[in-house]
Amino acid sequence: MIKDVLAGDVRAIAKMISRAEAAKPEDRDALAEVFRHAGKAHVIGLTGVPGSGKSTLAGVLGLEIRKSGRTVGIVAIDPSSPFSGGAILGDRLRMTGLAGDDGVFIRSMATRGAMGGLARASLEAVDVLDAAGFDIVLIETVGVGQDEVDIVQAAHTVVVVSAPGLGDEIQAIKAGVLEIADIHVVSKSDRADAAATAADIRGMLGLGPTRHEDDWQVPVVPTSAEAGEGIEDLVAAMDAHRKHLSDTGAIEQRRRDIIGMRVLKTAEDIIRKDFKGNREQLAVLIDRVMAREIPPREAAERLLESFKKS
Ligand SMILES: Nc1nc2c(ncn2[C@@H]2O[C@H](COP(=O)(O)OP(=O)(O)OP(=O)(O)O)[C@@H](O)[C@H]2O)c(=O)[nH]1
Ligand SMILES: [Mg+2]
Repeated sequence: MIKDVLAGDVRAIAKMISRAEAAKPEDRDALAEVFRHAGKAHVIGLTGVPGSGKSTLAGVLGLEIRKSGRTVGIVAIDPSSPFSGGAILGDRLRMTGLAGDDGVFIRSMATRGAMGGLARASLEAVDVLDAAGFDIVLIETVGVGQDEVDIVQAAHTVVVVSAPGLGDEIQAIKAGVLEIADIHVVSKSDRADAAATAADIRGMLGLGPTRHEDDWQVPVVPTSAEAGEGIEDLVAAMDAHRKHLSDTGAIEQRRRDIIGMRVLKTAEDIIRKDFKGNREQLAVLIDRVMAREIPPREAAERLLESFKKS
């Protein structure tokens, strides 16, 4: 199956991603082999509040990337929530006519039920698409929740999508993800209020901290999936960012940060799962903390102690 994945076989890719999701011990070797072959794709994170137009944008971006002869894999982390009434990515893509093209692979992953392991599973899905030879891998996540933000930060290029006319509350949620942007998109630029949103973001860019110690100027790109505008500009900005990372050598630090995050996330995942299997010991420790015989920290240390022995 690994051979088939590396050869870009669509069914093998789909199966391998399912294995990443299931996280069974017997599949670890296969996923390790996949990991060894990954590392060539340009991984791009698309994030933004619910309903900002991420999935629609992913669809038209996919088309634009295909025009340049490159292949694209898309992983959408679907919150499975009725938040925005946004269509699932697959439906959006069917509308763009991407279905049936072997140079595009689309996979939705549900957040529901992916207790703690969401970041691990979705980044392994990215590995699968990367190892399968896709030139660009897009990850769509809602920019709400630590897991989602971690996932999108595991991209080489982070695109934060803002739509015009969203309320103040939503803009506040967004504040947390604004600073991780390498590129800002103002979607739905066919709308009259888009110019004001773009101006707001440009204003904010001058103020807040960014993670760009180097001289990358974060661009603000207006796009309209509806009118087909700005999509070429966005692909150009993504390519320019990629080139900037390579030219300055910043790509190495970013790769290190991403791997560091993945190692820690996976450790958390392992520990959490193991503790779940050790409910009895945990219950006893909770009783002792309840009785204030020991503080929470000591209970945690004992739990880790028995974890190390097991
Ligand atoms: N006017 C206009 N509407 C758009 C555009 N792009 C998306 N929309 C609309 O915005 C709504 C949300 O679009 P989605 O692409 O589903 O947004 P999303 O960010 O993926 O949403 P979630 O995945 O639910 O967070 C839909 O009703 C789209 O039709 C655009 O370029 N112009
Ligand atoms: Mg979506």
